[in-house]
Amino acid sequence: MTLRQNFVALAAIVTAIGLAPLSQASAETRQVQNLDKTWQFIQAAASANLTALPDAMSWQDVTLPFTYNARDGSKGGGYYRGPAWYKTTFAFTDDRASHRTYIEFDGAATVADVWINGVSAGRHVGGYARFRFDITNLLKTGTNTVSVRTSNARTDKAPPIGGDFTVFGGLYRNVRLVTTSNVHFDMMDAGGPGVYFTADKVLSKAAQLTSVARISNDANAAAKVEVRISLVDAEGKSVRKEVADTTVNPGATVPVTVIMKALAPHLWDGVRDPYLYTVRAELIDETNGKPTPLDEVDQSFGFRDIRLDGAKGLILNGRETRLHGVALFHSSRPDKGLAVSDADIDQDLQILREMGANGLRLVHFQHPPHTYDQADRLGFLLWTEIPVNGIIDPGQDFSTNAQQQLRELIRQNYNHPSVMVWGLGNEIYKSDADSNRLLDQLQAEAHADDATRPTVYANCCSAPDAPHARHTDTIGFNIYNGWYPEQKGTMGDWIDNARAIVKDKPFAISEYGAGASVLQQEDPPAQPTPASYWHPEQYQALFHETSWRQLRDKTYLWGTFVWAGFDVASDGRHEGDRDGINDKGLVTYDRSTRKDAYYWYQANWTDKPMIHITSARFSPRPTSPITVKIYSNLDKVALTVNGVKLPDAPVIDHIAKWTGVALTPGDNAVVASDASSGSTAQDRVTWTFSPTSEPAPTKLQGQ
Ligand code: GCB
Repeated sequence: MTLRQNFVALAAIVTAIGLAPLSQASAETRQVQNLDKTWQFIQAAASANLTALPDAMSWQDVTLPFTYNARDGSKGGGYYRGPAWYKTTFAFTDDRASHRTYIEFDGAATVADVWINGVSAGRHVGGYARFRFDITNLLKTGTNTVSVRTSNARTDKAPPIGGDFTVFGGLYRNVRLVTTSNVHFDMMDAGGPGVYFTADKVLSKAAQLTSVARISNDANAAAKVEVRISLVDAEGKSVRKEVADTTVNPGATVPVTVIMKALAPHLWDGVRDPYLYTVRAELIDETNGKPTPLDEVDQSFGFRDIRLDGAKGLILNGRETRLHGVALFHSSRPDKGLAVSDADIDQDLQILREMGANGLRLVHFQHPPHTYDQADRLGFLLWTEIPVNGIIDPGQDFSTNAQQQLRELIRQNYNHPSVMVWGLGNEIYKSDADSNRLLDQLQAEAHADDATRPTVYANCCSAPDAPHARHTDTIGFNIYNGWYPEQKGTMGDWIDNARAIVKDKPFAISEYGAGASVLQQEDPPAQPTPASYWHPEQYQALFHETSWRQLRDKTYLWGTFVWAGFDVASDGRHEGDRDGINDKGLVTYDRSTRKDAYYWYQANWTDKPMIHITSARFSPRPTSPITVKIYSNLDKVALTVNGVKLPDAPVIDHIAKWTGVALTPGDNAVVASDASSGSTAQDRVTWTFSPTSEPAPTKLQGQ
């Protein structure tokens, strides 16, 4: 085994914790002021600068999150990529004058310049990570102004350059002010929480938790401080506490390590039992002999052990576990783009849990903090990645920024138990010295930032041992056999061949999928042309039936990820029933319709009795008799057509079928119900038999 393979096979990847939003920090020691309300916005010409902004009449009132591509980003007609301005005011009083105040953005796409009261606070390049600026010295008592110029114009200086998705621009996530004491947990550590937790040997009696708290002293004198780390169980009971003392000189930031030994933790066990502790980090001033609280950060925390094994796949807490994953594109949806709410994210995760997914590939960039928090709570295992995608630039700026984005991703999400792998990129088209050097640099950066988790890269369209596939600890393959005609042969054969080549290096199927419109129906379906306006729903279902049967027995895979959970905004696409959307989702872009293939996975991945009649939307129907096909996780299903019972059908490998079912002209009521376990599972459809009916439209009017 190579060193890297050793790393993957041997590392007990036992980390912890989810980043609690800073607003959960103690009110006594930190103050958090939400800045999401009442901003003014203008989509300005490229030449605009702070002093030459148009008058007040031209500005539009918005609340954050707000992207200026909410409408044009998924229409397929090209979308605005350029500068825009946001500004607002906030009150600031000097009772906090001996403190530090930061402005914190959960993400701004893709380059953001920030001014406070007309003075530059800084620039952040990279559209998807949190960042902060220390604005203490720019503030005045009374009303303050914050102005932000964002631009999502294409740049060669930072990823993404390529990528099959819309680069939504603007302040599409939350913004806040955070005020801390002068001595505090580090706020300028690549947007991270400043306190980092790593658990080791969690499956043994010697389990321990190592906490590293970075303490910054922005005061004029040395500070003598105590760091208190408390482990609080899910019931809120403090179960362990350890402390460490240190002195921090003015202007310095020092890491302090606190170790808790011999823990017997309740494990975070994925969807089986996503048990979370809270780790409380408190900073106490001891300079004058009278302990005074300075700062506090609470983090969700989970003890777990994850190993990726070339023969056994994913081993979670000592148990071989099948990772049934899907790709999630930031919960984006119509008229919102990436500017989604926490409720939107919750809805997406709920829909995917109901399908039985237990893993997510968060494509193709860092997601909002709420997604990681909720993944911790629900037990999803996460692949999370930076937007190195398709095309890279050989220049120094690009690679420096890619490394910065990776550092931000890792620091900001290090504590989440749900995060299992760091993704360094996706499908870089050109394999040359530049792209291979970049992947090496990213690999080194990831290992420097996190010694506990493996890295991964999503490779496509080249040999399994092509140069790009060799840099990371583990590898993912995007394979579309059965959809894109240039990918020849079956998925199963491709994977077997890959295994013979990569041998014991752990790998996953990072993408597989097929397009489907719920408006386009054809039964039985022919294989469609991907770049066409005909993507019948039935073909996607058939594709997933075939694909999953080839994937499921390959227990050496550490995961499989359907592309995609939901349809994806990709303005450059022109296919299916509309432009601007990649329709390989198992659920429509507006979340209103779960496609047939969704239920195929639910039948395979869940135990709660379910029945789904496929082709429900194929109505009116031009022919009779028909074949009725249902997906189910039961043993036997009963069917009635217009109240007449047909013989019960056995469910063979999650499918039951009745052939030669005659429909009568007009509406036909079809009901499928449980004939084996006594459950109330049932599904019903109404099919209109209309021998003269026209085929479904191939493209939506007006799209
Ligand atoms: C890929 C990309 C993803 C695409 C997908 C597709 O490999 O990673 O962003 O959208 O293929 O639909 O072809």
